[in-house]
Amino acid sequence: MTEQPAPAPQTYAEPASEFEDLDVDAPLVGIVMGSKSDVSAMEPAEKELTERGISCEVRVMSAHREPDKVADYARNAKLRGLRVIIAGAGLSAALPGVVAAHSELPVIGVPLTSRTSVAGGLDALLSIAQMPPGVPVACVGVDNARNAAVLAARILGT
Ligand code: RP5
Repeated sequence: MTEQPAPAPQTYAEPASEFEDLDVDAPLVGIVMGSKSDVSAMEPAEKELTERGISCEVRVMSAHREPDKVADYARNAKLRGLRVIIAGAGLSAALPGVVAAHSELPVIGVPLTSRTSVAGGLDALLSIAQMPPGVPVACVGVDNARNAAVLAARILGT
């Protein structure tokens, strides 16, 4: 009986080089808002997500003043690994709806009050909640960014 040659030693790829491009902390939730003046009202959303260990990113972009930037962000969001988008805006709050128009991801709108709000934020509330059929946006209470984060966590199942 002829002796079989010993099997070639198995080689394994170096784990470090295999995974070095993987960003394990890639954000799951995108928090966007229409103006720098919205930052303090939206902070509770970031705080809530951070406390729950859910990675998020925060961006300021206006649906009316920077429509192309919003469209680009929304179109690329899913590909970048985001799973939910929280969008806060005041006045004629188009941001959540425009994001939903450009992305399949669930969008949670946060109606915000601002200096010139009408009826305590009713303008933004209706702008966000009254989306046409087929383009849904979930809507939390006026200035209730924290609830948007809690809802995002539930959508993520965490
Ligand atoms: C909205 O208009 C923003 O979301 C903000 O709540 C409001 C006022 O924006 P600024 O004039 O303070 O930039 O688009």
